[in-house]
Amino acid sequence: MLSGIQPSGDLHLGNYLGAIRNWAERVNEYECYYFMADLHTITVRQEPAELRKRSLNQLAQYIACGLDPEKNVLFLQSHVPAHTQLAWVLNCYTMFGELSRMTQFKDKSAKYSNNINAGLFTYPVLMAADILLYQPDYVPVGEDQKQHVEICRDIAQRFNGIYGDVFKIPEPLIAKTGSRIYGLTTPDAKMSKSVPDGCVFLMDSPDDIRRKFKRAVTDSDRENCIRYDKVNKPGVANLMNIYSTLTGKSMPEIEAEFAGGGYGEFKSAVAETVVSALSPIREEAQRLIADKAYLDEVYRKGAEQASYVAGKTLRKVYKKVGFYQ
Ligand code: ATP
Ligand code: LTN
Repeated sequence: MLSGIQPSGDLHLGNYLGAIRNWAERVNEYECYYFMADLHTITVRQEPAELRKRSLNQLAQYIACGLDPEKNVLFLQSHVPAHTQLAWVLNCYTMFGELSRMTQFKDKSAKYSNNINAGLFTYPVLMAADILLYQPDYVPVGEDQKQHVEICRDIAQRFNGIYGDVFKIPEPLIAKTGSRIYGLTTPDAKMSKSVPDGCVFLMDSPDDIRRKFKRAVTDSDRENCIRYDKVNKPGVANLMNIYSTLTGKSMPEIEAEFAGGGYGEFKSAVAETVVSALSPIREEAQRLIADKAYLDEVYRKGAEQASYVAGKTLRKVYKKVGFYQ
């Protein structure tokens, strides 16, 4: 299994429920590689000091979310040069047309219209290299990354079609619940760090979390009743989804639990569930952030293990395409 998140902002509940939480689950079945995609972040301008700090803090948060560095290879993308080396090769097996169809490229080039750089366009090729280097069976991601895993499969199949079985074809692994958490103030758009008001960060204090849930948009209908209806009651449906993902309760069970109660009572129950889930993570991450020597050592060891595996695939690719050995 392999996945990554960009250290382009603080981790939030969407990242946790849609991605990280599911990564920790299968550690005994699979060899697991999880990394911070720092190379990907510079497709959008970053403040260097902030990027440096977040790259270390995000490692602390991965570990605090249950990713044990003894059982998972945790590393920083820029520490393993094979990612950029394979990306160049794959660039030459990826078509302009297929990259032009990527939704994230269309969204981000509209959002950052003063900086539509080549890296933003070829972003999925670097992501394909990230994945294929480790020959994973599964890539656990949130719904929004599915298209990128699909283009990765297309690139790998094209390459294999020319040179034989070089790459394993990976499957995206999308969690049944939690794969799409919407913003608390924008129930029609995914929870995202770019809308901080409706975004619950892993490092938020319990009071901040309670305040954000209090302001969560429910619905303008006067029904004031907890019923799962994604179309007509997206705000309530999103809160139910968060509650269900954290408690394991089904939608009918939740409807029964809050029957007769109003939105206010429901919102505070969801807030408390989130506070209980995130508090131990926040405390453990704070403890780890203070121990820089430990985190540096995890990164050093991770880079070594990742480079070993990635190097094997890269050498095979170089040989296949005809680079003189
Ligand atoms: P941005 O705010 O720039 O869109 P982001 O906060 O969505 O970024 P990413 O780095 O794009 O974060 O995502 C990291 C992982 O978390 C991916 O696997 C992604 O699918 C998942 N993820 C992100 N947001 C959500 C969400 N709201 N619900 C479920 N999963 C999510
Ligand atoms: N594009 C992803 C981050 C990412 C990734 C990857 C995820 C970069 N490389 C490889 C899975 C596998 C994102 O923005 N969330």
